[in-house]
Amino acid sequence: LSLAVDLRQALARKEFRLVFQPNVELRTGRIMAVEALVRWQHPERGMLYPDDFIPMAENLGLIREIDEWVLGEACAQLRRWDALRLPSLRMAVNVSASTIGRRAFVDRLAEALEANGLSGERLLIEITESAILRLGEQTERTMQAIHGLGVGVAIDDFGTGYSSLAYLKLSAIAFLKIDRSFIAGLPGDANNAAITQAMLAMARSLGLRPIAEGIETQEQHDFLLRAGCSEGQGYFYARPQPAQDIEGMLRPSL
Ligand code: G
Ligand code: G
Ligand code: MN
Ligand code: NA
Repeated sequence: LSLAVDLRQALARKEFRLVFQPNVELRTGRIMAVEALVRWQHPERGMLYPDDFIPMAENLGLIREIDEWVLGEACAQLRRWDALRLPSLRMAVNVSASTIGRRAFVDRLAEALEANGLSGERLLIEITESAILRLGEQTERTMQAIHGLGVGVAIDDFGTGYSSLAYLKLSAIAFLKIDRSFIAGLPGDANNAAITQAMLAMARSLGLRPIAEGIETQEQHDFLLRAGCSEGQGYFYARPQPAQDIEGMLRPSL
């Protein structure tokens, strides 16, 4: 209960931080994008992870404000990297259903881009299948508006939801992030290998870019590369880390 009280104050007290996890081109290791992940630096309990407070924020009706803070901060970070003339990246931001379901979300998106001099193509919005399910009949209009800004949408944790696949036809949806539960047993687990290959084939035939999540080993990397997956994310390449560590990775070494 007291955590809920603290959560109401956390934004005003500037206790949220962002870390960034690179998303690499498997063939070259080049960083294509980073995913912004929120952390709560709690004054007594220390660093808290999304699983510790995002569900609570959703229940308390606080998630929209947190997501919009993350969006603004992530775009501001991208501008700082641009000002340092680092290689151009895409920024991926996670949003919950109630955030994206609000009409004004697309306005917030446009403002965040405008305020930081970014084109829509620099930004990617990650939503889960269950969030799409909750959008319901609003899905098409919302996706169209996001697409109108040039912003791409990635389906997060793909393969773990219970929604229909019909939404994959929407033109805003550009990426499928294959959930790490399928990657975990590769290459030995025959079922997960078959499921992963099927998801890659589906992505290919729909013109969606697959991104494998949770890659932890060379063997998983090799399997995915052979299976035709072009991008991935996971501890094998890099953990989520503060902005300045990302800068170190982006600077060409001398
Ligand atoms: O940071 P971590 O790797 O533990 O992230 C766990 C999950 O928390 C992610 O899969 C993501 O969906 C969610 N998450 C992380 N940051 C945010 C955020 O800013 N907003 C929302 N809504 N979810 C987030
Ligand atoms: O948005 P999403 O829920 O997919 O966020 C990614 C989550 O997965 C974050 O909590 C991140 O810390 C975690 N993560 C990223 N890479 C790996 C990995 O290689 N292995 C595992 N187990 N978790 C990972
Ligand atoms: Mn994500
Ligand atoms: Na995910």
